[in-house]
Amino acid sequence: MCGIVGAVAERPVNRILIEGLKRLEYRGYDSAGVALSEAGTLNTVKAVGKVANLEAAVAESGVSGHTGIAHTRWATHGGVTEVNAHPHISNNEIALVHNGIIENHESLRAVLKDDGYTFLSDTDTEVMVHLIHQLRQQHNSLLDSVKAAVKQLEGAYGTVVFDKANDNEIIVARSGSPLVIGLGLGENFIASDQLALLAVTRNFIFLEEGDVARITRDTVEIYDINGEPVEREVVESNISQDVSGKGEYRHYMLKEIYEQPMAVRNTLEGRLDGDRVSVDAFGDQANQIFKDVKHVQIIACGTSYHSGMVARYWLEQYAGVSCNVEIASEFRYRESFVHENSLLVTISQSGETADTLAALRLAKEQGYMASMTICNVPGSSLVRESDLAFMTKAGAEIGVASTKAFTTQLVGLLMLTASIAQEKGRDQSVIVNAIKTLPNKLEESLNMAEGIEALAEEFADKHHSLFLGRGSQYPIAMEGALKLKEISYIHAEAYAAGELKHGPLALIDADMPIIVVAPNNELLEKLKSNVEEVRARGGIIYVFADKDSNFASDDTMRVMNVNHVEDIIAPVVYTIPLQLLSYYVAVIKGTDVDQPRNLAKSVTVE
Ligand code: HGA
Repeated sequence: MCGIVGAVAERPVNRILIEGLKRLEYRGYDSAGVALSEAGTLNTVKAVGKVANLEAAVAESGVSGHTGIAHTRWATHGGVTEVNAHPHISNNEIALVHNGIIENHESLRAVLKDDGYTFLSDTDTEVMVHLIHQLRQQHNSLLDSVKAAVKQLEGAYGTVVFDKANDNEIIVARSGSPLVIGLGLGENFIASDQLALLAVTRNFIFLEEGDVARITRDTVEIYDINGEPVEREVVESNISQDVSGKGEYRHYMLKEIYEQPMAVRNTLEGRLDGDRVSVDAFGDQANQIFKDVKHVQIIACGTSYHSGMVARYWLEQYAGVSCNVEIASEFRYRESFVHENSLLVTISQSGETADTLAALRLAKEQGYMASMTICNVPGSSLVRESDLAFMTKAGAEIGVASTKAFTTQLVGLLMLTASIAQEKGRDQSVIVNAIKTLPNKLEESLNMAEGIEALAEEFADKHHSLFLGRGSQYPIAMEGALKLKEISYIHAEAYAAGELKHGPLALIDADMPIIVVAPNNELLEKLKSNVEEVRARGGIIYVFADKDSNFASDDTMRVMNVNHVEDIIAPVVYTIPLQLLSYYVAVIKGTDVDQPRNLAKSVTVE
């Protein structure tokens, strides 16, 4: 979500800040702003819309500075306006950017107003900057003022502050929203994600919960949650810097759809040994944990939740362990039952998803035998805070609608299923042998693009749609529906096909396309009956079916053939045509495919 970049340097930092924001823009893009300090002058430039608008505004203003902070916003409190864009300023002295939500902003605002502070914005964030300004009058340093201020804050923040009177330092604080310090030579940086800083450094310090730090050009001082000085490890990043190019593709999403065979190959590389999984891919203790595990509790949000739902079918059928899957924002606010020898598995592309992280922290107090994450970002909070981690190797995913992160999560979950089966002495070779065919099978399914592009024309004027699947394809139908609504803004619902007659059949008419995911498995005949129920009521059906499933196109049915795949990997393969369908419908409708309205990547707020 909101992107933060800050720098304290000898050279002007304008370019570094703007370039950093561009790399984070996919995380929040309703407005952006920068505050720069030079020779005791504080300048702020803000713009509604994309970072390009801010870039133009900064160029036009001619402002520059050797210390600065910048932000792309995904609004939580207050509309999308220039005034509400960050940085927020107090008394033309202190500038601040913030990622998160201050839950007690109303009471703080009331007190600060009584004390004479004037609020310009509707944001929760503005209370922070005035509070720090007020405390600055009572403390010797900005560092101490920030330390005192955070004690009064409830909610979540990653925040960066500087005072124009002493602009050789920036103060940062983290609680609930990630921040990473980038170390340069005679210059230092801060960002909400290392991606923002890859052009200027490879050396990072990931701040931990409750940390406050003072950063100057040459020094970094970190204080832990108790205010005690601490040393944090410096990590050298090997993430590729090249995340910005779309190459020959019109959109990041299309590029990322086509990268899936390679992303799956990379995720598998070095992790299979004959027809066995190298359990080390999950971490040191994995063997013993997988031997002992009796139950798996999966926690995730959005697309990652759908991958967890697929895994439930796999784990119960092939590994013989029971499995529950729950949305993180539900799990974290209820009292749940912890089964004996239960492994907690979180799934998140970014590893910073606020609800999932909070659920992990809660679960760690509840007696799970171990925690594990399936994640795409090394060094992220979920990876650092879990006992085991399986890193997907999807590479940076820039399109807000997740594609390659999802399919590589499924690969991680297949590997988990095979690993647990293996450690329990079950036959895992059927899974491993099917996994090995996946990259080629995904390539074959990409060949469907042309036909799907033509089919997409029929969806462009539709307002509603229904996705159907059975068994492990039901979550794939849910993921297909999510993709379509995310990027084309067509209302899409998914149902387990057997549920149709319990309600949704009432919706069927010729204006409501029905998309059916139909691999050739033991549920095919049941699914065909459900399709006939729809046809009998005038519905138009679009079937993605195995070549041998014997569906025939006619006036009320369009059949898109998918090459035959082993049933266990069918959910991964059938994901591709649904992604392509959403993509082409969105292109025809002319929506912003990579940055759909109201959404953002890496959901770091509740
Ligand atoms: N609450 C702040 C920051 C929002 C945010 O962190 N989004 O990811 C605001 O609304 O400006």
